Amino acid sequence: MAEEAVLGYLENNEEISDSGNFAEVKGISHDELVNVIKSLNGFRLVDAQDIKREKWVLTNEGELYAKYGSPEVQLFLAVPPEGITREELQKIVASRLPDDIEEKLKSSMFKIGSTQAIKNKWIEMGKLKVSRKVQHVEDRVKELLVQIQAGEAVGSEDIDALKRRKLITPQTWKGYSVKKGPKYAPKRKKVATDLTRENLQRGEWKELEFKEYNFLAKGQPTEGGCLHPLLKVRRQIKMIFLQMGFEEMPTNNFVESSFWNFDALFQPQQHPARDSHDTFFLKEPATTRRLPEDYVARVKKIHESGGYGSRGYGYDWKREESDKNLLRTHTTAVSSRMLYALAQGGFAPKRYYSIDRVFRNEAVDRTHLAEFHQIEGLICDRGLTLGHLIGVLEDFFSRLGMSELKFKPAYNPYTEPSMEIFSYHEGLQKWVEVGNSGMFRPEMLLPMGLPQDVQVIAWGLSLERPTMILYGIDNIRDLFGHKVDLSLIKRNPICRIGL
Ligand code: FB9
Repeated sequence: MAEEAVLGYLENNEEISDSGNFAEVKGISHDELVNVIKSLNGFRLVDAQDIKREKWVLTNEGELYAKYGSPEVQLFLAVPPEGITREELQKIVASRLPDDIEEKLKSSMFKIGSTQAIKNKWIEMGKLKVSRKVQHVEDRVKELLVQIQAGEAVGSEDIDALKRRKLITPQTWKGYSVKKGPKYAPKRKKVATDLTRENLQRGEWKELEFKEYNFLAKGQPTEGGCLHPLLKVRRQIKMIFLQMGFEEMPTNNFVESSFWNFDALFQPQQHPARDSHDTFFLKEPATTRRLPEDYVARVKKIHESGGYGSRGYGYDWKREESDKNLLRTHTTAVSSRMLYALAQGGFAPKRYYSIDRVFRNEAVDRTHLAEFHQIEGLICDRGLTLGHLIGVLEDFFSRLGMSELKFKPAYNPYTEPSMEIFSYHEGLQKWVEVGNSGMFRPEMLLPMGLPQDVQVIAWGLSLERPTMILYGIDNIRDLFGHKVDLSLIKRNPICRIGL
C-alpha cells in the first residue's frame, strides 16, 4: 500500500517534497511510510533526503491552560469587585477547577495563579483580603498556547516566557523528501534471496531476479560468555593470594550457625552485631543440627568465666543463642571453622584466603547493599607478631597497586590488636580506607586447641569497593543486583590491578 503509493506517485511527479504531508494526504501512518522509504532507498529505487523540523508542542500543563484558561485569569475572575479573603478565594478557585486535572496540579493552581496575577499587577494580596487592581484582563497565555496548538508562528519573547513556565517543549520532527533513484521502477520487482526447490520444479527460476550479495554487511555479533567485573577483580585477587602461597577456604555455605559466626570468635551474645537489625536469622531451619560438643563446652566457659589468663565476659552463655542459624555476616566464620579443623589434626602453619558473599541486615545506600563480597586472608604460625601482619599487608596491598599504607588502631570483638588500613589513592587524591585487620584473640584460638605459641594474623576488605573504583562505578546498583545493565557485563575492560 505505502510502497505502491510512493512508486506510483513518482511515476508522474518529480518529487515527494515532504513525507509528512504525503502520509496525511494518502491516509497512511508516517512511521510506516518512513520504513518503506528507507527500504526503497536501500534498494536504490528512490533517492531519499532527510528533512528535520523543530516545532513547539504543549506540555500537559500547557494543554490544560489552552483548554481551561491560565490560572492567573481564573484566579482574577474569582475576585469580586469588593475584594475577598484569601481562604474564600482559594475555595472558589479549587471549586471551579475541572475534575480531570491531576491532584498535584490542582493544589498548585492557586499558588501559580496568585503569583502570576500579582506579577501582572492584576490583584493585590492584602493582610485581610485580596482585591483587584484592574477592571479587565486578557488571557494572553491561553491565546498563545492555542496558536501554537494550531501550528501558527509565535514571537520568540512569548516562546521564552512559555518555556520558562514549562508550558511548551521542543519537538524534533524527522521526515524525508523523495525522488526517483537509479533503479526506479513503478513497481518493485520481488528479488529472490534463495533458489528454492519449488522455483526449480515450476521453472520460475528462469524469470527470477536475485538480490545481490552485500559482502560489506557485518555478520551478526556472536554472543559469547562474559565475566562480570566483580569476577574479573576476584580472579586477579585470587592470583595475588595464590602467588603469596595462600590456599582457598571452602566458602560454599551462605547459611551458618551463630556458633561459628560469632561464639567461636569470642563475640559476646549481647553484641549489637548479633541483633536481628544487623543480622539475617533463618526461620527454617532455625537452628543448627550438630556442633562439636567438647569445643562448645570450652567456648561456653571462655565466654562465661574466661580461662588461659582471660577474665571472659562473665555472663550466662546460652546454647540456644549459638544454635541459631543465620546468613553469615563475614567470611571469618569460615576462618574459624578452618582454624578449628587445623587444631584437631596436628597443627601445621597455614596461609588461608576466602572471597565470597556475606550478608548484613543494614540500611542500603549508593555504596552499600545488604550483601557484599568479603575478601579475607589469614596466616597461622608460631611466633607471629603485629610486625608480621604489617609486613604481609604491605606485600598484599602493593600487589593491588597500593604502595603506601597507614594503620589506625581499631576494635574488633575477635582481634586484639586491630588496625584499620588506609592507602593514599592517587586517582582520588585522598587517603582511602582499604580494609581492616588484626591478630585473633587467644580466647578464640586456645579453646580451639591451637598450641599456646601459635598466633593468627588476619585481614579483610570488600570486593565491591575496589571494583567500583577500578571500573569508575559510583552506584553499587550499577554493579550488583537486578538492575545491572547487561551491556556493562558484556562490554567492560579487562581488570588491570597491581604490579
Ligand atoms: O574494602 C574496603 N575498602 C577498599 C578496598 C580496596 C580498595 O581498592 C581500591 C583500588 C583502590 C578501595 C577501598 N573497605 C572494607 C573499607 C571501606 O570501604 C568500608 O567502608 C567498607 N568495608 C566493608 C564492611 O562494611 C560493612 C569494606 C568491607 C570490610 C570491612 C572489614 C573487613 C572486611 C570487609 C574485615 C575484616 C577482618 C578483620 C580482622 C580479621 C579478619 C577480617
